[in-house]
This record gives sequence, structure tokens and C-alpha cells, in this order.
Amino acid sequence: MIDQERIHRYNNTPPGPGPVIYWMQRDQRIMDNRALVYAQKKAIEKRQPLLVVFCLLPEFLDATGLQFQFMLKGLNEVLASLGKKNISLLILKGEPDQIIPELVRRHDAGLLVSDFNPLRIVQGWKNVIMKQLNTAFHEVDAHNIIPARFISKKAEFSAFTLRRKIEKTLDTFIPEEIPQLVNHPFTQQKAWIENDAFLSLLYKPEKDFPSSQSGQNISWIKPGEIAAMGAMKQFICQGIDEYSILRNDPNEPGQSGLSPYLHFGQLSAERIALEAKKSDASTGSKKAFLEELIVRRELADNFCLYNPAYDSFEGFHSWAKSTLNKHRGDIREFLYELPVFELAKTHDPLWNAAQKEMLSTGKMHGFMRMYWAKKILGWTASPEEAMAVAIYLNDKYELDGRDPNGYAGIAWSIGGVHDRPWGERPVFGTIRYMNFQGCRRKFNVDKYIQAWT
Ligand code: FAD
Ligand code: FO1
Repeated sequence: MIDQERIHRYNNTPPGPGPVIYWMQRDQRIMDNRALVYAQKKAIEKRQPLLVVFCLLPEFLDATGLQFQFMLKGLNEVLASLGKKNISLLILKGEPDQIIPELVRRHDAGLLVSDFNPLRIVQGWKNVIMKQLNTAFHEVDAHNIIPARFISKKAEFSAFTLRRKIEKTLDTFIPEEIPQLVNHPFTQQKAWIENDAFLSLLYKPEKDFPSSQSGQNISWIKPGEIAAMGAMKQFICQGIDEYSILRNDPNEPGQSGLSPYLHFGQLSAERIALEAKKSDASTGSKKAFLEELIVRRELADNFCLYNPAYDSFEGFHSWAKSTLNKHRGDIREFLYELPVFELAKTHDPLWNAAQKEMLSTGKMHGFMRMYWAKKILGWTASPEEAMAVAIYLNDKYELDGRDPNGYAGIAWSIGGVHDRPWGERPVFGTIRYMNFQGCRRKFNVDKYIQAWT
């Protein structure tokens, strides 16, 4: 029952007799991966081998070398773990809409399975692949606890409207245990991989590992699903209890720090929710954490799935567009070009500190992300420019960037998406405003500035 609601069929073709190919894209792990488990189940039913493929794109949404290294180290772990289960992983360089149909044809696959991702670029690949294939193509949502295509058929207005739907079904979707991959009983012929014309596209770690010149230091986080599981357990044992008190203080390690793992699919949100529910942390903290992990996170996927303009002014609600249009001509107290933002050289030491936190660690504190994006709206010539600057910086420097959570967070801050109108003021119109003094009332601003200066 639940399995069916997680599956989206790109065509009505029944699965054929050949092997199953799982195109691993967003969910880059073997533990708690419902898409991979589904692909294996289908392969076992048909007494066929299972082949896993990942398409490596050197220019994915302007990602930098450090972000690729984090992802590739995780994938190397996946390769080794799959090998122990008698399953091969091919990491091929190139565009999925060219590689996948060719691979399916070469291996005469009976079924193609992939995971779910609402980003335009991925939806675009899948639509091209669908048109080129005569083979059954199924997508399994292994990212959301309640599958995005099932929980809602439209863009939700706010967290309130999605929360209502989630609350009605959540218990059905958080099981006692999550199904796991087993040792695969049907071995691929070696020739499969050795004779593959794609070998010329095979990724070679020693040659292809992108070097990083960004100057960022991400040694605070170890890549891969084993490290991810460890970090999650540590947070559930030691951090979650104080989540509701500390998470909004940028001077405290009050957040889980798990977003890079979630972004690269090295950790499943379902597993975190299961462990969080079982923990004996305070009810208030568990509730606050699950609100972010489930409602806010799944709201971001809903936004990107049903609003193709998720990263532009066009994607805002009409009330937000009209108030921002009304205030287009307002005089900005400060007006900066991209390099001033990028180099953290604005007049505001708090904004510069947040930018520097991101530049040096690849992860800005969650509370500061709101202040950071809203100030970009205040200090650029138009909301369009504000969106472009915020997305460029977020995607370039955040380890968890290039993600629906980022596009939704930026659209919330600059365009009032999922929010409501507040008091009217220059430039912002009725978009919710944040200022330095407000931050001072919430946390020790001087300590934060000192930490990152
Ligand atoms: P925790 O507080 O420990 O939360 C646990 C998990 O819940 C997070 O890992 C995340 O998956 C989810 N979550 C928490 N807050 C939110 C939220 N507001 N919206 C959606 N999901 C949430 N998140 C990203 O993953 N990538 C981004 O690029 C990104 N950019 C953002 C930009 C702006 C302007 C804003 C306002 C928010 C952005 N967020 C982004 C959302 C949020 O700030 C981060 O998910 C969070 O700070 C990550 O740290 P954590 O894992 O320690 O969070
Ligand atoms: N997805 C791919 O299918 N191929 C890639 O080469 C790839 C690179 C990449 C680099 C940085 C990054 O943050 C994400 C990257 N992703 C890649 C996608 C990622 O796994 C997510 O699916 C999306 O960013 C959406 O969450």
C-alpha cells in the first residue's frame, strides 16, 4: 500500500524480462533507500541482476570541487557497500538523458528505476528519457517521509496547509522499521561491464577528482553514509534535547548539522525521524525538530515540484509581487554589487560575519540565513537581482546548496513564499523584515561577529 504511493510511473509499459537498472541520483546511499530496495525487489522477482548507475556532471549547478569531493567520497563508499551485496555501481561521466537510454538499450533492461527530485534540471532529464524509452520507468520517492506526489497535487500555500495534510497521514508513513537491501542472488555477467562502450566515460578517481581552490574548510564534517549515521546518532543522544532552546542561537551548536548528508542523500530523513521519535528527548524539542525535518523540508520539495519558477520573482505569490512592484522605485540606503557581497565587504558586520561563516565552513547557521537573504533584498536594485545574488552565493558556497530547501528558503526570505504580509515599509513593502536590533534582542550579536571576523 505505502510502496504504491511512493511510486510514480513515467509510462504504462509493463516491466520486461531483462535486468533492472537503478539510476541513483538524489539518494546516494545503500541504507534506508526505498528506491534501491524497490529496484532490488523487482530484480529478484524477475530472477535478474541489478545494476546501479550514477551520472557524474562536472558542471552540476556550478558546484565547486569541495562539494564534488564530498559527494564522490560518499559514492566511493556506496560502490564498496554495493559490491559486498553482489551489485555493481557504474559512475559514468555525462548527461543522464544521453547515458541512461543508451545504457538501458545496451543491457536490454526490463525496468529502469530512479529516485525522486523536484528540481527542474532533473525533471527535464526524466522527461527526455521517458520519451526515448520503450522500457518501464518507475520513480520512487526515497527522500520524503510522505511522498511529495502523494501528499499534495498542488503548490501548498503555507506550512499550515501542508502540516494539516501531513498530520493526517504521518503515522502510516513512519514504520517500525525501514526495509533494507539484501545480498543480491543474481550475478551480472562480468562482460556486462567490461564490454561496455561506456567504459570510456567511466569516472576515474585519480584523474577526475576535482581539486578545490575555494579556501573553504569542511573538515568539521566527514562524508559518507557511515559518518552520516554516526553524526545522526550523536545528535539524537546529545543534541536534540536542547533543540527547541538553542537552535535559533547562531553562537551555539544547537542545530543537528545534518543538512549536507540529507542534501546528498547520504542519510534518510525517515531514519532520523524514526530515531528522533524513539529518543527520550523533551517533547518540545522533538516536536520542533520534526517540524523542520518533515514539514519545512517536505514543503520545500512541494514548492519546487509544483512551482517551476521556484528560483525567480515569477514564483512569488501575487500579493508579494504587487507589494515588491509598488516599492521598486524606493531609494535603497545601501546598494551593492555582487563582489561586495561575495567578499563580505558590506557596511554591516553582522551580515559580513554570516557570509564569512559560509565562506569558511560551507554552512551558515540557519537563523542567519534568513537575515542574510533579507538584507540582500534591501541592498540590491531589484528583487530579481536579490534572488540572483542570493541563489548564486548559496549554491556556490553552501555544502547543502543546490537544493529545494535553499530555493524555498530564499523565496521565503525575499518573496514571502509560504509567509503572509507584514507591516509595510520601504523597499520590502509588506514582505517580513529583519534588522540588526532584532537580532541583538535574540542572541549575542557581538560574540557572533567576533567569531567570524
Ligand atoms: P536543523 O535545524 O538541525 O534541521 C534538520 C533538518 O531539517 C535540516 O537538515 C533540513 O533538512 C530541515 N530543515 C531545517 N530548517 C529548514 C527550513 N527552513 N526549510 C527546509 N528544511 C529545513 N537548507 C538546505 O538544506 N540547503 C540550503 O541551501 C538552504 N538554504 C537556505 C537559505 C535561506 C535563505 C534560508 C532561510 C534557509 C535555507 N535552508 C537551506 C534551510 C535551513 O536553514 C537549513 O536546512 C538548516 O539551517 C540546515 O542546518 P541543520 O541541518 O543543522 O538544520
Ligand atoms: N547529481 C547528479 O546526478 N550528478 C552529479 O554530478 C551531481 C553533482 C552535484 C554536485 C553538488 C551538489 O550539491 C549536488 C550534485 N548533484 C549531482 C545533485 C544532488 O545529488 C541532488 O540531487 C540535488 O542537488 C537536489 O537535491
